[in-house]
Parts: sequence; structure tokens; C-alpha cells
Amino acid sequence: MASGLPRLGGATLDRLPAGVRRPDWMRGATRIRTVHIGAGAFHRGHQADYAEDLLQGGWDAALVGINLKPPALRDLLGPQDGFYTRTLREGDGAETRLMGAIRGVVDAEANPGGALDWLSTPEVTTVTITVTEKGYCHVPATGALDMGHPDIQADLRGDLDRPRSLPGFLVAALRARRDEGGGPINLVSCDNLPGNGRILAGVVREMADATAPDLLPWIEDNLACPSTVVDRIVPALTPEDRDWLDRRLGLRDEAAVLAEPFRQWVIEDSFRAERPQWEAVGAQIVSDLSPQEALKMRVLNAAQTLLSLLGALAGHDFSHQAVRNPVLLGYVHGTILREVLPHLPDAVGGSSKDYLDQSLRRIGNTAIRHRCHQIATDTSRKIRQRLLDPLRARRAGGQPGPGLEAGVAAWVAYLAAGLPAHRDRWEPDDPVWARLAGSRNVDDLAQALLSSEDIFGSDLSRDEALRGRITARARGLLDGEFARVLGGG
Ligand code: CS2
Repeated sequence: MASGLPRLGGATLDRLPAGVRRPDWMRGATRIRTVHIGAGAFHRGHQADYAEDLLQGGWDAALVGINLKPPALRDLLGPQDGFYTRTLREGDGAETRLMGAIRGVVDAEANPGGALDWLSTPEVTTVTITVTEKGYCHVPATGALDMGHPDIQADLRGDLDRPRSLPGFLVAALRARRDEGGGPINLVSCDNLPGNGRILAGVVREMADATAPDLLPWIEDNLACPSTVVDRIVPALTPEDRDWLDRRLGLRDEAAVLAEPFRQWVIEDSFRAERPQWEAVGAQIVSDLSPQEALKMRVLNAAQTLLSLLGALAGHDFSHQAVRNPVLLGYVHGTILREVLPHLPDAVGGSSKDYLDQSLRRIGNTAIRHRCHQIATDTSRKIRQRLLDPLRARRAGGQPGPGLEAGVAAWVAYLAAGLPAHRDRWEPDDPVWARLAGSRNVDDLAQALLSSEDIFGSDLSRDEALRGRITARARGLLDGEFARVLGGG
């Protein structure tokens, strides 16, 4: 450990500086009714923050965190007795809170039985989930379970005693819950997928159908998968952030999170079992969340994706730098204003322009260093909801979408920049890269990528004219012609 500081944990809490807000509820008196799968930075800065508010208000909302994949929670949170800090930053302001809501952790790879047991415990009636977009192992264009996915293949071959995928793990857990009479359960997806609850329910049913079909009637009667919209920018920590936190805390917190002050959680009112009263601490429980979902994914997330792809190509490290580049800002603002906002659901009303301005301001928060490459990770699992569905809405109305097409071109250029023919500038981190890394040049890569039906659907993947326009723009972006290519957007 570089810092040489003592580690944050139960024994060192009293060494935290006085300005850190602390829980004043009795940790030992809480009961575990909610389990979270995927206790990464986003969970620790978002759903756990709501749980902390509930505990503060006297509710029983403590959590157990389960990771299906590394990093191992037993190394991250175990030595800290589940404690960590979350700091909200904006400009010069910073507010740190000591978090105690995560009372236990289990790593499913090391201890599959322990992880499955939590989901069969009758008192546990709600499971929240953040495993990133690709964790659902679905085909992006359709939402169906990707039967060719290596983890799904492994789970189909095995007997689900040591499940590798989220769908496999959940089917194993639901089977055990049924067998032990655990009763109904809510599985609440908190990842940025359109209709995330429906995608989750779909992959679970398909996995059950393939491995334990006798479980399907129980699933129909006992499982609820509400959709949600989750929002808070919680980037991975940079080395500078770690140093800053070391100085601020005087202790080493390996699980610390830095986030923006803004937070939002909209949850579809579709439950089967008891759940935390999240609405008491600011969440919205609604019958239809499609307006908020479209606004968040097509405005905030789309702007992040456009700025990160173009920002990386233009040599910016962080999205707050990209949003200060006048060419990029003008293009992103203009594209969303002209090509996205007019097609949002009516229920969004006149507030969408304010939302766009607010989103660009949030991205511009210099105290939050969100790496362009982090946002660009797994764009193959993000582009449908952020850029392609808005482009479809445009085409359905018979209108061109040059700005959105330039956004797709930015993705092509970003990936092509990883090819030897285009200077090997970085190695893209995306499941799609495996099938593109052997491309000779941007033209080859664009041809292979843009005709991929699993990402672009049967409509866009077959549109040759579209492919030609996007490829030409990608070439220009690779040559650094930002003003020319983006100017028309
Ligand atoms: C980001 C999101 O990495 C990404 O894909 O666009 O994590 C984004 O910061 C959150 O959705 C904000 O709520």
C-alpha cells in the first residue's frame, strides 16, 4: 500500500476527521433484508447512499454485498468491516460521509454456496443489482439471452452449482429459494439498460427454460423485476483522487467513492415482496418510467458517450475537459437539441432543454474526473439506448440524423484507433473488440461493425448508404478533422 496510512475500519473510525458525517444508528441492531449484487463504486455511491439515509431515518435497511466477479469484496471491504467513505465534490466544495450500510460481503467465485444462501433467506425480499450493461449477457439489439456468450455456455454445461453469469446465478438462487420455501422476491436492476427490469426478467426466464424449466411456474408467481432509472456520476478513482482522499481522511480507504452531489432514482411500482421505503428518502416510485428513462439515456448518457469518444480522439483525458472543447461542445449540444429532444416522449414536456443544460454542467464538474476511456468502455452495450434508438426515432419521422450518425462514426473511429494501421493509440475495452482487432483498417472495421445485426439490429445493419456515410466521417475523425466532420451536425 503506497500511502503507508492505517486502513479505515471498525478499529480506526475514531481517527477520521471531525468534518466527516457519521452514522448514528445502531449497526448491530439492523437486520439484512436487502442484498446487492455487484457492490462496485456506483452501488457504493448510489443505492447504498439511499440505504444509509433510510438507516439514518430509523429504517432497517442494512445490506449484504455480493460480487460475482473480481474485485474481491473480501479484500476491499472485508478488512474495513464494510465501512467506507463517500465524498461528494463540486467545484471547491466537498462533503464526506462514513458509510456503514454494507454489513457483510460475499464473493460468489470463492464462496458460491454462501452467496446463494443469502438469496434463499426468507427475510431477504429484495435484491438490487449493478453488474454493468454487459453483465446481463444479452444481445444488445434484442435483449434476448446471448446463448453464445462464454459464461452462458459454461452455465448451460454445468449444473449451476458454481454459476458464472448473472442469469445463471439468479436461476440457481431462485431454485434454492423455491426449494427452501423462501417466498416471493424483488430483483431490482439498477444498470443503464432500457427497460432494465424487462431485460433482467427475460434473461432469467430464458436461463431457467434452458436449465430448470420446472422453475418457470414458480418464477411467474414469485418474481418481480421492476425497471429503474438510476443516476449519479461516480467515476473510478484516479491516482490524484486517491492522494487527495489520503490527505483528507488521514486513513487509507480502499473502497472510497467520489461522486457528484446530484442523484436520482426512479423505480417502477411493480413489486411482489416487501421492499425498502426508498421514496421516504427521495426516490420516485412511478407507474411508468419511460419518460425519465429516455431523457436520461438519450441526453445525459448520450452526451457522455459522444464527449468521451470524441474527447479521447481529440486527446482529452477526462469528460470535463472534452465538454470545454468548443467544437465538441457545440456539436454535442446542437445534435441533442436538434435531433434528440424533439423525439422524446411528450410527458418529458418543456423541461428537456433545461435537462440538457444541466447535464452538460454536470459533465463539466472539474472536481469529478471521469476518464473518457472509462465511459467509452463497452460502448457496444450502450450505443443502442444512447444513440441508435434516437437515430431510429429520427428515421421514423423521415428526418436525417447527421449529428447522431457522426456520433456512431466517433465510435468507429475510437475503435479503429486501436488498430496498427491507425497508430495503435489504445486497446479498446469492449466485448466487440475481439471480432474487430484483426481488421486491416478503418474501412474494414466499419464494414464488420456496422453490419453486425446483434448491435445495429436488422434495420440499421442492412442500410448500405448509412454505412458509407458513417465510414467516411470516421475516416475524417481519425485524421483529426473535427470541425469539418462535426460542423454539419
Ligand atoms: C457513464 C455512466 O460510464 C458510463 O457509461 O455514462 O456510468 C454515467 O456516469 C451514469 O449513468 C450517470 O448516472
